[in-house]
Amino acid sequence: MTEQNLQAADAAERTVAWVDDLIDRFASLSETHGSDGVTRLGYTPLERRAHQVFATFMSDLGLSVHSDTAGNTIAELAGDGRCDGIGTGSHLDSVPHGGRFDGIVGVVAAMLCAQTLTSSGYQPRHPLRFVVFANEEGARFGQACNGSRLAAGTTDAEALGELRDRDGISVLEAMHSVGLDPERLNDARWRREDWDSFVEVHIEQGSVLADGADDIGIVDTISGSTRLRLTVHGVASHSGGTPMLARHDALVSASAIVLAANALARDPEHFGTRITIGRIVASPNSMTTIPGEVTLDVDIRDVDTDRQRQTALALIAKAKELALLHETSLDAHLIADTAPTLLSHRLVELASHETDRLGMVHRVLPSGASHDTQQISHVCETGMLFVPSRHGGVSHSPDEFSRTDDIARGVQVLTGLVKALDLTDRQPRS
Ligand code: HGY
Ligand code: MN
Ligand code: MN
Repeated sequence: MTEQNLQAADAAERTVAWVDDLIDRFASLSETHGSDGVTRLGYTPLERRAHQVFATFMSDLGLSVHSDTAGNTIAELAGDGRCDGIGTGSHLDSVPHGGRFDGIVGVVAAMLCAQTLTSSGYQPRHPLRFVVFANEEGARFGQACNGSRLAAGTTDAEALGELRDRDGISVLEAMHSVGLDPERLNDARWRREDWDSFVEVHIEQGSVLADGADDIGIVDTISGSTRLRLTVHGVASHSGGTPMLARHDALVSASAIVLAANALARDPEHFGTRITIGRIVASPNSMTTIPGEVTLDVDIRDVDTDRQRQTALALIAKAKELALLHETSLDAHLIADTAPTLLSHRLVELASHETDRLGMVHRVLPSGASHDTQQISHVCETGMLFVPSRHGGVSHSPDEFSRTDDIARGVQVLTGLVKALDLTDRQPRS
């Protein structure tokens, strides 16, 4: 084995050791543990402590680190004086009772990429920026990717003031509560001229790679997401005194709507669309009172933008019809809407060359989940690398799992891709 191969093997071994340690460290910062999974919601003290772990690790490598007014944390390895940086990173917040890998793998990959580059004395041409976005999950406030939306300028303080969690706390109030300064959110905006490209490593959150025995996924399209809140208005009344024919039971209407949504996503015309109603709140939620009001949180995903929006409109029309049929009424409110995003073909090609050079098997595939990269696509060229999800591809669950060796391969490809991007000047922007 040549000296160079020995060094590479040694570096890979060190990476594997670091992966488990960092995954464990982040998983320990959680409201829940063990079989209850990881709960580290956006704009909570736990998320800020996780950002601090990242910041300390990166400043120990000698990088300059700062957190912006959106709560994004950025570590920079200086380049040769040019300003257009190459970025990589992901998020550290989770869904309630989520897994140990969603978002975390992309941050760990960025940390170990920085460690590999600095320990080998690599001198970049472009500034290299390692980013942790704040509040990526939509689980708490409904809209996903708050930190990267603020970086991309695709949301603002006014819109964030409208988004509230189940306790009625707005995004801005939550930001204040963790010491952030929402009055200066514009300072978090990224300028196009400051960015060359951005690559995110993430778990697949599906089973395509594992089923195909692929080492790495290279993403070409990220699904869009239209998020609705449907509110069924009925009449709350006594469960014993109210005859069946005199009822306006909001939960009966809501149940018919859930089944209709499922049928809509499965019909040939909408095939490819995914509809999930993951949260239902019936009030007054009491055994002896007919539900007077039910809210349904609906998540509509697709890689085809027209089909995504048509499905949302078709579902609202069907829901209104069913509400009337069961002598109730319905309001529909749009919480958030993101179009599907095509990623840079140049980055797909560079990533494919890198995986071939490393002797790995890759597959180009779409992402069913949404990601910060979608928002950053408004700023510069973007790409995504997937590491395989095991356990049938389950995610947003304590059973989420990716193997250490899979993650280490993701770090290797990311590091090679960042260096390839650093050495190739992108085509003049069309
Ligand atoms: O909702 C999503 O797809 C991502 O996990 N934020
Ligand atoms: Mn994620
Ligand atoms: Mn997620």
